[in-house]
Amino acid sequence: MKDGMRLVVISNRLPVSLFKEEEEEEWKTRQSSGGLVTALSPVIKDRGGFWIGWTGTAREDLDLKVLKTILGPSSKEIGYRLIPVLLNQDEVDNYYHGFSNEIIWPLFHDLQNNCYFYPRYWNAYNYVNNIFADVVIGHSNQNDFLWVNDYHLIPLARSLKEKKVERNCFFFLHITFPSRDIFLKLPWRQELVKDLMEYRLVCFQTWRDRRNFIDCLRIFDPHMKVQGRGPVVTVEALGRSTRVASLPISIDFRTFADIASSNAVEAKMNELKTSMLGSKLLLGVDRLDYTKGIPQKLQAYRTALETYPHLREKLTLFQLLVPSREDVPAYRDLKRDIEQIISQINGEFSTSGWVPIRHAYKSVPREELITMYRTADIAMVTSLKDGMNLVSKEYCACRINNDGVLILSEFAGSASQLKKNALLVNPYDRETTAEAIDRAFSMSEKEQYNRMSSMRRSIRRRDVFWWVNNFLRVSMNRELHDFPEREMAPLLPQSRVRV
Ligand code: GDG
Repeated sequence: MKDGMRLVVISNRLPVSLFKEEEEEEWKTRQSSGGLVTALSPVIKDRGGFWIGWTGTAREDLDLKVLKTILGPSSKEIGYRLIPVLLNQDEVDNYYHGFSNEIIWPLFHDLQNNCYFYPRYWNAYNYVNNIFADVVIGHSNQNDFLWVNDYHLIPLARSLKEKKVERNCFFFLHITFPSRDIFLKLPWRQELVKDLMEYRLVCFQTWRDRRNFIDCLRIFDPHMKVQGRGPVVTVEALGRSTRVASLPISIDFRTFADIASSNAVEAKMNELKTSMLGSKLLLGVDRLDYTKGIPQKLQAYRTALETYPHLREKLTLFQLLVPSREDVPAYRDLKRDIEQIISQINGEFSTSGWVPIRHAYKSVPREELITMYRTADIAMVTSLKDGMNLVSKEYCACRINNDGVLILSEFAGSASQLKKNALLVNPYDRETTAEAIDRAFSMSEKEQYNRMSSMRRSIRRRDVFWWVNNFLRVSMNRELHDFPEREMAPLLPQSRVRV
């Protein structure tokens, strides 16, 4: 290991978010529930690493002194240091709500009609990446391993280069990379692929994403070269050379399985089972996002109730909707649409003792989520497109008795790993998805066992630590144990930090 090498994770958001209770003055912190945090927190904890990211709140609303007093204790609690990036309201609107969530997010999920290609969004995206670069420069040094995450920060390596600062930057894209026909709609398409080529490694979730990226590069440089085979190749294009890989993210399998077998979960599970009054539980857990195919899931369930009447009163759908991007109008509209569909279905099929769909619009503590996974006879993921989808893996990890059925969209990245044993569906195809619901409902214990044990083996073998180890290995020939457990990273002098 190089002397003093530290693991520095950089992502749009810090792994904690700041909030105020209604009518209260005091700021509080909550650990975020996103996929990235779930995956990386156990890894940098206690390894002298730190995390750089935006606080999630506009700087106009934050007193800087107060911020220090909030983040200090949070850092202690989670075991690594949190370095905030401060953004004003205008930057938040144009870089985060704008370029990130109204251009890249929908476009990369093939939903070009949801895009607003405003040039001011592009300018803010670059400007904010420059701010991130300043914070990175202020806190890291040449030896550090900079792990840059996701679509908000594609220009970061270029920003550092323009500031003539050398850093070891490696990039992981958590969402899918679209096919060339879709990608070409982006007005800043060439800039974006060039920026990705500024990293020492660009890593995607699946082979398909990597192939799409290489296909796009070829448009801008027909003479590009790809050397090597397998999960990591070297690409020479646009006057640069970088390694391009695919590596599916995963979960902390053991922790999920351990919590699932705890007495506390067992007790809560019995409570939840009793409340089901003999009906089986079909579970959906999704951020409230238009890529997750929630209306499609509800409609497929409705078709199942119509086509297979024996499911009525015998199979209840519980849909957990985790609040997300509530400031973006498309998300508010989606929430309204979903609630409308739920009340229609409930109006149509409810009986005196049974309501077909129950739902909750909130984030629940992890133990409660795991109780749901353990109780659910079937879990259903119907993403229209998804980089990986950790929920599908978490459900399997929690099935400690190797029972339960996973219905999984063929458009989720996890389908490439679980396709043999999940029931794969095309969420746009309501009838065959309904058929899969019925099949899952009637599946024999033996078939459930065979399928679930096989999926669990595969996820256990390729857990989040496997993912991190492989990312470090392909990036710099390092392993997780090259970053030994140690005290929290010291901060560089405050004067070098932009606030
Ligand atoms: C992006 C990509 C990729 C959900 N509700 C609660 C809760 N969660 C946790 C789940 C899971 C995570 O949130 C959701 O992860 P997903 O992978 O399903 O989805 P995205 O948030 O869209 O994540 C995705 C991921 O990045 C990682 O690379 O897989 O494709 O879109 O871990 O457990 N956690 C708690 N309470 C909840 O109510 N505690």
